[in-house]
Amino acid sequence: MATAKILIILGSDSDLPTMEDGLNFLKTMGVPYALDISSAHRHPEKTVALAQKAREQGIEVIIAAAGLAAHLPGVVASHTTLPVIGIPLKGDALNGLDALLSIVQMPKGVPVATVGVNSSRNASILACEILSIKYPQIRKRMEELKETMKNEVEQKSRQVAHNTAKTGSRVKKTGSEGPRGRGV
Ligand code: C2R
Repeated sequence: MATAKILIILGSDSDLPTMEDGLNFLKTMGVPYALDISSAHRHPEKTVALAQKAREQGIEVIIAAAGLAAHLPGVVASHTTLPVIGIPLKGDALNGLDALLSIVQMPKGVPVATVGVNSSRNASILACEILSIKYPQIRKRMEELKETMKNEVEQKSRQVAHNTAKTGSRVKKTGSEGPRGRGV
């Protein structure tokens, strides 16, 4: 797979550090992507052009990330029939709730598949899962990822069981009180 299948659009270069996790995931998976900065607010013409030309350039999924009043993903989605994944990014004043609501709460007809605040890795995983419908090699890598996560949980489970056997249970029950210390 030589050409980019995922287009990632960021509202600002100041969003780059938060995106690193997701970008690293795509590199590890060997899935090529294109990355650009645009803004529905500051450069609406470029944003519309990116969305409109994406399909003819071979893009199959778009990831759009923005903080604050994050209209970028919605505007991109309104100019393409490709699936758009939105990443709300944390700003100073409202901790990302502003971006989350701006991206997730789209009007009927223009969906943006919204991941959690700052969840660039999950956006990349979702993009790969969409591509895995068509590309068997990506499907294989996604199946390996699931297997790795399963093995990690198993390993942690065994470690906890081992530690508990050595030190005894750490969860103390206090009479009729539940785990949060309230009567049940
Ligand atoms: P600056 O650091 O450039 O001032 O940007 C960006 O994604 C960034 O998180 C601050 C924040 O503004 C966001 N931004 C948007 C849009 N354009 C930029 N939400 C947009 O068009 O939605």
